[in-house]
Amino acid sequence: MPNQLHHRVCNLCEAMCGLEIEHDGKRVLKVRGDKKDPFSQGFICPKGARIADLHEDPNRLKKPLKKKPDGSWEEIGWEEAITYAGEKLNGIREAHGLDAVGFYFGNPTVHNYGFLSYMRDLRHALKTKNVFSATSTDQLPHQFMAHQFFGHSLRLPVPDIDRTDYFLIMGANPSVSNGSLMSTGGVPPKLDAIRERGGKVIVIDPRRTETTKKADEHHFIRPATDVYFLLALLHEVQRNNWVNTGHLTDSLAQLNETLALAEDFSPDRVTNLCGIPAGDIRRIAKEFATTERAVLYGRMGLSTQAHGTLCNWLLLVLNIVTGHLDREGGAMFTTPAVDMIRSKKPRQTYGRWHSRVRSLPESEGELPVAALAEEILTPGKGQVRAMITHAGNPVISSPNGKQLETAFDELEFLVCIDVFLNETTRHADLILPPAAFLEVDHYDFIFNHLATSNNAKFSQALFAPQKGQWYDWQIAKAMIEVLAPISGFKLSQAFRLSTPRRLLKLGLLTGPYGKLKGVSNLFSGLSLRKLIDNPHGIHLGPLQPRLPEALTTEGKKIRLLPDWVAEAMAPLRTALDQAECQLASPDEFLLIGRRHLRSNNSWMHNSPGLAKGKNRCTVMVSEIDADRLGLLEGQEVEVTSRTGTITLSAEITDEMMPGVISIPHGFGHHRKGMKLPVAEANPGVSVNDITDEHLLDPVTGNAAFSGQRVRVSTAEAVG
Ligand SMILES: Nc1nc2c(c(=O)[nH]1)N[C@H]1C(S)=C(S)[C@@H](COP(=O)(O)OP(=O)(O)OC[C@H]3O[C@@H](n4cnc5c(=O)[nH]c(N)nc54)[C@H](O)[C@@H]3O)O[C@H]1N2
Ligand SMILES: Nc1nc2c(c(=O)[nH]1)N[C@H]1C(S)=C(S)[C@@H](COP(=O)(O)OP(=O)(O)OC[C@H]3O[C@@H](n4cnc5c(=O)[nH]c(N)nc54)[C@H](O)[C@@H]3O)O[C@H]1N2
Ligand code: SF4
Ligand SMILES: [Mo]
Repeated sequence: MPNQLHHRVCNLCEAMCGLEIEHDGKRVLKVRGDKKDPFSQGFICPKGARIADLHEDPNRLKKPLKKKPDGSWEEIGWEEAITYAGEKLNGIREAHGLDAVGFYFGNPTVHNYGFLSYMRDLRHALKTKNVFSATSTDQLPHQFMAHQFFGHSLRLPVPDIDRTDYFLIMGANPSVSNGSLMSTGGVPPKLDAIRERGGKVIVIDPRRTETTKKADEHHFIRPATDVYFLLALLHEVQRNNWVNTGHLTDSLAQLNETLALAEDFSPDRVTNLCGIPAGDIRRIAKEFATTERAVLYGRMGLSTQAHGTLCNWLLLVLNIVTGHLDREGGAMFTTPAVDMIRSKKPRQTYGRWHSRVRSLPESEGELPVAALAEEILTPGKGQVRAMITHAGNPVISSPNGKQLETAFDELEFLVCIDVFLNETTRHADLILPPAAFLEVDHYDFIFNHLATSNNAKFSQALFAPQKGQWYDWQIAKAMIEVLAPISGFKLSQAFRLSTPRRLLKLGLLTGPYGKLKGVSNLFSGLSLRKLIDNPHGIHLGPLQPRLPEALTTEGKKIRLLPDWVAEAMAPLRTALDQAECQLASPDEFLLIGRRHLRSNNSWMHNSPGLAKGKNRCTVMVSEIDADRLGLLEGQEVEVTSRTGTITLSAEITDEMMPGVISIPHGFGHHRKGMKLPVAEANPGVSVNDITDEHLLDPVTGNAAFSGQRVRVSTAEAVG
């Protein structure tokens, strides 16, 4: 067969880049960025370029695997596998109640069009309070604030990166991550463009990251002290009368009370705490507040820390009070072609129940994953005795993963829907491996809500799956059918007839650009047919102001001062009058994380093209600290916390703020029974063996990875 071109969207991260795949009908020959994709315009990263490695990985699972009593695996048929799962799970539910079965879903779930189509039904069919996900090791504080301020956890404003003139970035490294809660391909050239049009890029981060290479300024900040910096910005805005609420004025409540809260937090009083000179704080405040098109953007470094929700609250408050929310060049809301924000009424989605052992709050039907291990290990009514996981690796991705590993071994039954045998799925009694990657259709239901311009694109499968293999959505539907009767969830005829394509079709038709939206759209509106005819994707225009119409809060108001703020801020005032954050001993450090361009959380480490090169699982230490401790480049060091010790080699660098060390997550592929030879060759260690499940953002229960105190010693000294 002559070579052909296939166009699709990459769903490996949030950037949604267009791929152009040259193939011969059987094998992929070349993967390039799709220059005709109106959204990504030819950009691609090393992961997208290696998507065929995933498709061709000899270790990919294709048939259900059942664990035998001796621990070995046996391939079984799909129907048999679902019956087995149903019998086991329902037996436990009947004996111990619905909450005895827990559910965890991972990051790729949210990128999975098929599974997402049935997520709601699956949750109804399970009807368990014990739902967990990667959200609470990631963006939960962002979602919580989006819900509080705008009425829905998906109503997240994204930086209008293409039109801003002042981009203030905190705790994000988009040159590597390719943007998060900001879907946009190719961040580095966009940062160049800001500077070329006379704008400014400022990065606030305890590490001089790859993103700082494209910035005008970088400022080290002591981990988890951003809240002081943000309060000082607000202090300056208030003191200098830079408040400008523009078209939002009538929608805002409690403005003055909110501004008053920053009164005590002058730049001079916070400088010792956060490590940024007071003069720089004043200048940044002025530049940010007085530049017409400016935006404050924060990500992982702001959400996975002890003040995660306070930081996200302040981030939104600052954008709002300076007139940078819902304005061109500021933080804006996307108008996706399939709108997942269906409810137009205020709804309660927080604190409706609490975890059994530690009483951590529910958000959007989920409990913080930091509570999962104890919910399995602590006996009593409501104990989690069985789990379903989908597209996740919580043993590696959750705080105190070691404890979770022990917990998973205690489960009476574990079923994992995943394409690989990984550090989590190896504990399963049953693995259900779906068709994936180039074998599936794709439409991005979630990340089109977070894109820096409005677009729609549908990707059809390139290759057929192995004969008889099921898709994620078929597995979800079959599980729903077996689980629904016990929870009393009635399945409609529409459910039985539905497929992801049919649901997408309906979503597009009834969406903001759909044919059902008014007579004028009847012939021109967006439809699945139209998307299929335009495989590079369709541009639907730049971001537009959407407030106050898009608010679904009580009275369509943004209540700037939520009830929990006073309590959360109380400890900050006490800290103000102390000098600076003191480390307890010369070997104590504050820990932060790290991502690499050729990594993707805990997986894709089995792609030879991505895994090659020097060891990335190192602990970065500043030159000053290395000198102080007598550490040498490449020397093995032990990093210790309450939950454990890991050993890895030192990488001495001028990138780190003194007193801070950085270790990437996603490694630790040396567990027994793993079947990933490339990853095994360079297994690294899992930083989450030393992260503490008790260190949380108290408002949401989100994991606080950043700023955890750890001790560093040379391996020899201890050994
Ligand atoms: N210390 C520390 N910990 C962290 C982080 C950090 O920065 N520091 N980051 C956190 C963040 S942001 C995240 S999102 C989490 C990620 O945490 P998780 O989502 O728990 O883990 P992943 O490593 O993304 O694992 C994804 C799994 O999905 C499978 N998979 C991929 N595609 C498909 C598919 O189409 N179908 C199915 N069924 N399975 C599929 C892969 O094989 C892999 O096993 O980690 C968190 N953990
Ligand atoms: N190549 C690659 N891309 C990815 C991923 C991947 O694993 N590999 N993962 C994807 C996922 S799931 C996500 S959620 C996104 C995450 O996207 P980002 O949030 O952009 O990525 P991170 O690298 O986690 O960036 C967090 C930054 O915060 C800094 N930081 C740590 N602690 C603090 C602090 O206390 N204060 C401040 N101000 N900064 C701090 C860190 O040094 C780091 O530079 O990336 C996505 N893209
Ligand atoms: S940036 Fe993300 S979406 Fe784009 S090619 Fe890389 S992994 Fe795929
Ligand atoms: Mo994430």
